[in-house]
Amino acid sequence: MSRLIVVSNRVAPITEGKSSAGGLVVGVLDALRETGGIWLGWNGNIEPEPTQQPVTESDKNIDFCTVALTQRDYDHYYRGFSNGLLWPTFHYRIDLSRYTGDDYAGYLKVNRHFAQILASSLRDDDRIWVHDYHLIPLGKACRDLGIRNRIGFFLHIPFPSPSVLTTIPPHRALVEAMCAYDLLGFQTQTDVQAFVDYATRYLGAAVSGNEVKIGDRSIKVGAYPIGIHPDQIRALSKQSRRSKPLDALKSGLQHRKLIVSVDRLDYSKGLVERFNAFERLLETAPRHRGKVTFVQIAPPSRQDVQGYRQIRRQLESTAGRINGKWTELSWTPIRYMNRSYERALLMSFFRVSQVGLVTPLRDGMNLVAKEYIASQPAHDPGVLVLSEFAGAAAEMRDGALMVNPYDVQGMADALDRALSMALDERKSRYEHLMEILRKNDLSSWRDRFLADLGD
Ligand code: ADQ
Repeated sequence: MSRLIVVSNRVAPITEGKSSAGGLVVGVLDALRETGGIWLGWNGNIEPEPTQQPVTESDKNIDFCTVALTQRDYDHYYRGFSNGLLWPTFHYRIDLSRYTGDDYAGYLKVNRHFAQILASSLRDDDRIWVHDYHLIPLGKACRDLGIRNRIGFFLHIPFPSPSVLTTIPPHRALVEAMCAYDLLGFQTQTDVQAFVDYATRYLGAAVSGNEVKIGDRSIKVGAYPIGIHPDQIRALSKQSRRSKPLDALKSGLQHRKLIVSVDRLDYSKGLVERFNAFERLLETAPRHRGKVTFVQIAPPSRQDVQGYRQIRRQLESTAGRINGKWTELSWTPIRYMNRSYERALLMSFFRVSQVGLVTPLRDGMNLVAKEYIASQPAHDPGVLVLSEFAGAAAEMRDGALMVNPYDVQGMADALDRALSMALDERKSRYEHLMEILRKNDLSSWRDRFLADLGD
C-alpha cells in the first residue's frame, strides 16, 4: 500500500485541544487520522542553524516529521513572502502587500530545503500531498531533484483573478512552478476559473475539461471544497453542556439573544465592517436594544506581520466606541475577546446562539460557517448569516442568509431578519444545510482529491 505524505507549513501540535492554529491544521489532521501517513512541516520553532534531519514523533497512525526555521528563513519565507505578500494579494488586499527580492529568494530556499528533506526519505510509490500558499514551488523543487512521484497541491485560500495576481512581480515563475504538480486542487470553481484564466492568457495553456496542457505537460485541475465531520462536530457541541464557561456565558446573557462570531484576528475576516453592522442594527431596529448581545471571539494571529497590528487597534477602537455609546448598566452590546477556546467549548457557544455571523471580505472556504451549522440543535436551530465572498457560499447560499460584507445596512437587515425568523423556516434552512455538509464532508474531500491524484 502506498504511503501518503502530507507537507504543509505548520504541522499540528501532537497535543490537540486548545489552539488557534486555524483551518488548515484542523482539516488536515482530521483527514489524516483516518488514512494514516506522514506529515512534514515546520514545528513553529526558530533555531540558529537549519534542520538537516527532521524530528519524527509518532502518534497512532501518523508520523509527525518536523523541522525548525532559522530567523532569516522565518523573516523572508514566512513573515515576508508568504504572509506579507501572498496572503494579502490572494485575498485582494494589494494595498497591504509588500514585495522584496530577498523575501522571494528566502521563500524559494525554504521550499528547496523541504524538497531535499523529502528526497532523502521517499519511496517510489509514495504519494505527496502539498498544502497551501507557503509551498507553491515545492512540487517544482521536487522535480528539480529528480522526484517522479505523484504530487498534488491544494490551495486553502482563494486564487485571485489575473489582474490582481499579476501585481506580484514573479507571478509567472510562481504559476509556472504550479504546473510541476500532477493535480491542482482549489476550494471553489471560481478559483479554478481564475487559475485557468491566468494559464491560458499568460502561459499559453490549452484547456479541455479538467486538463490543462502547457507545452508537453498536462495537469489536472479541480474544485475540492473542504468540509467538516458534521456528526463529530455535533457530538462535540453537546459535550460541554455543563461546563463553567458555558454557564458563565449563559448567565451573562440573562436570556438575551446571542449573535456569535469566531475568527482568527485577520484583516480578511471583515471584523470592523461586522461591528459596524451590529451597531447599525441597534440604530435602525431599536427593538433589539438591550435584547441581544454580540460575542466576537478573535485570537490574535501573525502579530509580527505588517497589517495585523493595525487591524487589532482598529477593532479595539471600534468595539470601544460602540460599547461606549450603547452600553447600559445591565447590558454590554459587544463582548470582544482576543482569546481562543477549546473546540468543544466553541461549538457549545455556537449551539446556544441564535445567529452565527460569518462575514469575511474574502475567504478560501471558512470552516466556522460549516461548524456553526453542525453545532445547532435540530429542534431549535440558529441562523447562519454568510458573506458571499466566503468559499462556503458556493455550497451554502440556499440555506444561509447571504450578505455583502461591504454593505453595512444590508448586514444589519440580515441580522434583523435572522433574529426574528420563525422556527419552521429556521428548521428547513438548517436541514438543507446539514444535508450538504454530510454529503460533502471532510472524508469525501480527502477521498476525491486522492482519487484524482491517483497512484
Ligand atoms: P482559516 O483562515 O484559519 O483557514 P477557517 O476555515 O474559518 O479559517 O478555520 C478556522 C478554524 O480554527 C476553525 O476550525 C475554527 O473552529 C478554529 N478556530 C478559530 N478561532 C478559534 C478560537 N478562538 N479558538 C479555537 N479555535 C478557533 C484557512 C483558510 C480558510 C479555509 C481553511 C481550511 O483561510 O478559508 O476554510 O484554511 O481550508
